[in-house]
Amino acid sequence: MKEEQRSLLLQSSSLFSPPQGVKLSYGTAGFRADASILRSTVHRVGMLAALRSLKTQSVVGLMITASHNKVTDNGVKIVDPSGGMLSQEWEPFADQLANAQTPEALLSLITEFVEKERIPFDGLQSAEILLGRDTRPSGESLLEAAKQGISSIFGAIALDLGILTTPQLHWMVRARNKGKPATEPAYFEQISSSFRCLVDLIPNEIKSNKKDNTVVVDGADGVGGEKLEVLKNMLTGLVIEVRNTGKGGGLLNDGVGADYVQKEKVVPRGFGSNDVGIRCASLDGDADRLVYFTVPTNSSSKIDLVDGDKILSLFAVFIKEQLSILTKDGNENPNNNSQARLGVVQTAYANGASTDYLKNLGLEVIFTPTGVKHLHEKAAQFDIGIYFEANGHGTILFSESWLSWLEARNNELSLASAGSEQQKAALRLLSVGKLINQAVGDALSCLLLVEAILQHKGWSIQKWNELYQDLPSRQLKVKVVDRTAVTTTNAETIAVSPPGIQEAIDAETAKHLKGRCFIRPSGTEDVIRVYAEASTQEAADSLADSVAKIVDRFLGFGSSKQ
Ligand code: 16G
Ligand code: MG
Repeated sequence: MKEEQRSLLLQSSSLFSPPQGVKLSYGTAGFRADASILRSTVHRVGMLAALRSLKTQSVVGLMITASHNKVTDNGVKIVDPSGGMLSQEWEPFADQLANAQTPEALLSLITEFVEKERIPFDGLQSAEILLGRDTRPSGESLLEAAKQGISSIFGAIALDLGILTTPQLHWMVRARNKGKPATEPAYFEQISSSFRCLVDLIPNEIKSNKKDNTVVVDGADGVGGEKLEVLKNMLTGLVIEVRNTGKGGGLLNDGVGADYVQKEKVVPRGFGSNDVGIRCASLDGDADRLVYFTVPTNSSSKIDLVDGDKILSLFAVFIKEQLSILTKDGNENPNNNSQARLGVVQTAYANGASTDYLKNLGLEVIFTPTGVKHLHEKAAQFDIGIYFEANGHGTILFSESWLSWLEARNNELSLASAGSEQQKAALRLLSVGKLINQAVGDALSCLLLVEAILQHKGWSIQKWNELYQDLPSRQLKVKVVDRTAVTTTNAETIAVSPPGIQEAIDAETAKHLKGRCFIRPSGTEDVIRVYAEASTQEAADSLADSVAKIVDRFLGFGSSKQ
């Protein structure tokens, strides 16, 4: 490393002191903490992003957001050149960087890493980082810290894209590396025009009796609401009313948003008895999660939740139906050459009823540990892979090779049988591939796909919710002395340590009809999470409660269950 580069790194990092007595971890999805302690972390992640760009010789992204956390928190994560999450191989280095105590320690870590990874670091190569942030007030000063970190690496430049949803930044990084326009207008244009195509392809008999074209969306008082206000004006055939846009003085994620709605199962702020029966949806603070809900009666604040598992099921039904139209020849026989390998990916939090439903549809269902990076990786192994977490984060991935096949097939069909059912199915699948964000789960594009499918099928939200009935479930969290004492295997369904705990959980689970229960250390909070499912709500509650007590007995302080 050149001397000028060494002194620039030392000088820049001496302006940012790391927090004392706090160990930061890149965690499930980037660093997250109270915004007041994050300036040095974000500055260092700026350096890390520049190194990642040098290493891959591609554009990378840096997003400043703490998603559904409270407004005083913030966070930072890197978007890899593919548009996905930072390669997991770099996470330990991210942790070391964030926790280095002095500029000298930081410099020696960088020097070592640059050598080990053979990163071109001679000032001759250029690096480019796209920056985005959500609407948090702390975002602006943290963004400045990121810029300073980036500019402490010779050849690295930052391009500030302003306030964006997390999925918009992922989309733009992916587009940029494919040589496509990577601007917000290009993003809006792609998703609104593919939505229009899907609506135009709705069968006439259904189109003629359409009635239910309004959806009311809770924007969590964050960036998603703001962006949806723009997007909604570009759509035809759908009316979107946005509440909690962040403009009315409401506090981000405070009694609003997808995380609140999914966990508490009550109406968010701004919704109530006037909304009984209406189709409602909720985004989270950075618009990468989406859930739907209805208010069933005006006498209570309870909602009927339509969660990520139901969104997954709706998508799976539609894709499967279109594939089967596409692959039938004139004699209604399946044409095996064009069979796509369609699979779905869930986590252990997926309601057991959803998994049974998907398996009954004849689909291959795979389980991974919690966190988008795990699900995304598995879904990418299919021709068409659909993944969702129950909390509303998910998308559909189409492989490049299958999409090329589909385009060629569509061209053939448009010559041989333009306007046929088969060709319409090909066009619908192509439109889904453009509408749905291929980089990461995206609440805005998923919202439009849900709306297009409901219109296509002529379904109300109630009809959609009846695809299957959720098994009663309960989630609890338990504070323990050291949550890392719990390790798990088999997609987090079995606790390997501490010894004996799994046997105790099994014995408790066996007492309940349709009982299922697992524990795992949270990746975002200092707690152990307990999930229980059973045939009745009382049974699910009692199973969760007993297992929380087991966790407390093995690992806790005595009686600290929340
Ligand atoms: C993060 C993850 C989400 C996961 C959640 C689990 C991303 C983009 N987000 O929000 O997928 O469900 O963490 O939190 O990966 P937990 O570990 O605290 O249960
Ligand atoms: Mg989020």
